[in-house]
Amino acid sequence: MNKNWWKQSVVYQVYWRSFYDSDGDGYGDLQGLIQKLDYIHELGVDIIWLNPVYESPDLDNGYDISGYEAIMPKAGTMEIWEKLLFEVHARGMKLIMDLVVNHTSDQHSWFLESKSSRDNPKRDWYIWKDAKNGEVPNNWRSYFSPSTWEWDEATEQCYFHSFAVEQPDLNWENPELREEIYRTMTYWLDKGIDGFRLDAIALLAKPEGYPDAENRDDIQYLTNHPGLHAYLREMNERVFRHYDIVTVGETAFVTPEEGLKYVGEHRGELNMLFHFEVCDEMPSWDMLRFKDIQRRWYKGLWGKGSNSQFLNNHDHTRQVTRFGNDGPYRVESAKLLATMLHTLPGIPYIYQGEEIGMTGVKFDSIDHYNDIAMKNRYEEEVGKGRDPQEVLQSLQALSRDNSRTPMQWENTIHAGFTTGTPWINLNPNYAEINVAKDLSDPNSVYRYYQKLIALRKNNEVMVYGQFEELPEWMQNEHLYVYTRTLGDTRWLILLNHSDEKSSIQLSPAYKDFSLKLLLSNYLANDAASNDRIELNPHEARIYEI
Ligand code: TEU
Repeated sequence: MNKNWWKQSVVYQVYWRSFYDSDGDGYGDLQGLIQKLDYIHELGVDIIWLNPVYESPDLDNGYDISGYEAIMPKAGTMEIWEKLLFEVHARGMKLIMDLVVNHTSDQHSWFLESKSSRDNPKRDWYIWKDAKNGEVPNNWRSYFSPSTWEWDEATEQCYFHSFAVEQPDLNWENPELREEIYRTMTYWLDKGIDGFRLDAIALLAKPEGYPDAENRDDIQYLTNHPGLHAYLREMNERVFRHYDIVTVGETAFVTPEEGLKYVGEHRGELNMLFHFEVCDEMPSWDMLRFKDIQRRWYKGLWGKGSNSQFLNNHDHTRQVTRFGNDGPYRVESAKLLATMLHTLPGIPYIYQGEEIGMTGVKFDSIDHYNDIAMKNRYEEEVGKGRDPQEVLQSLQALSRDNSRTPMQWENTIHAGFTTGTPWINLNPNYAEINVAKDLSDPNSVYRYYQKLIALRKNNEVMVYGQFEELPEWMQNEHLYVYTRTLGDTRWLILLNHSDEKSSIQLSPAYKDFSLKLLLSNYLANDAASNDRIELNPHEARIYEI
């Protein structure tokens, strides 16, 4: 497999508005991020993924861009952004920007022109359709609202939006629009950034004729339509291939076979992708299903294209709550999940706060939630007459705000995140879970992440090693045991994802091997007699064979 700097990297995602507030306005900002760069650097990560900071009415927390070449005042200024880039590079790290090119804000000048009249030169930069018999053109739901169509009285047509009404989709069939996006990409790359995270990139192509969906709730009709790969190849040809950068596509609802079309090294499109078979399609932890997903993606991509490994981000609740144990075994579970993500094939992504085992949250009123997706759905369901409290409870577990509460720096007011009023409530557990506490504890989650990342830095087997699961008959629905092999180096990884002890009887083949413990999330381990290993609840071990 070709070696690239980004394949050997660990990525740290900064949701800047919740990271650190330097000016007391209650929002995190770029100056605050600069002040905390050493904290990120000491973790050992290589790349920072910065969520959108462009000019925006901020209705979808920056994913509704109204100006691609300006910085949202809430985040800072272009001058501060330039300083951030300098400081990131000065520490030997790289910066990738989150870019949203499937849609803009309805306040973008392009859309204001497009909606001003049917014959405006930018009309076709967005998707406008006539109503059908007084109805919207088809029955699709959007990700954030009951319909993908919004009627415009002035020009008597509907416009298309995959997300909120205020996020009209761009028309990628229009070559002029595409040229303008490529120019914007070049603008940021010429500033020296190291790549892009491409938001909702699987949605760029729309289906011929917008036929009704048989099942309007199966929202896959929004993604992966023919023509998409031609756009990505053109994007790569016109922009990406001219720079030493990394591109990662957010590609919902792709299979490994489809995923290879995005990231195949011969394809000339993107470098790696986020698929959501776990975060979107696996409601709660199911080890057997997770193993199947890993097996299929390894088979589909390994040696041909690159995959990411993550279990949470700004759209999905915190992994230790949703997929692990955020109670008595929170620390062990946070370390186990990290061990899994960093030893499975693929590039690991750390979402801010994951490295100290931050957990999901439950606010007791919809007024304390900010996530437009959740608030729109709450309104829609309550509007149908459902009990508001019951609707709130049904939406809390998967609310995107679970992962958007402010970073917990220390056990002081607002966890040291802001001296002002935080834009969203903190998770009340910041007294127990915070950076200061983790930095002072040699056995903390943060210190474990440091060891795990250092292990990866010094051992290419974690990056390029072949992956092989031990036979299922040796495992059970809680155990995940596999090897990574590169040349003469062979590692055995054992994970017990359970609140109970588990043991594994290794096959006689391992009898003559000596197992050298490289890392474990328990301080004391039962000595591994080569053929039988007892694992504590949520215990992870990495052995060199
Ligand atoms: O999310 C895109 C989105 O919500 C789905 O396509 C998603 O990929 C999948 O279902 C994952 O749950 C992106 C941003 O990450 C999100 O924060 C924005 O709100 C959204 O696009 C609109 O820009």
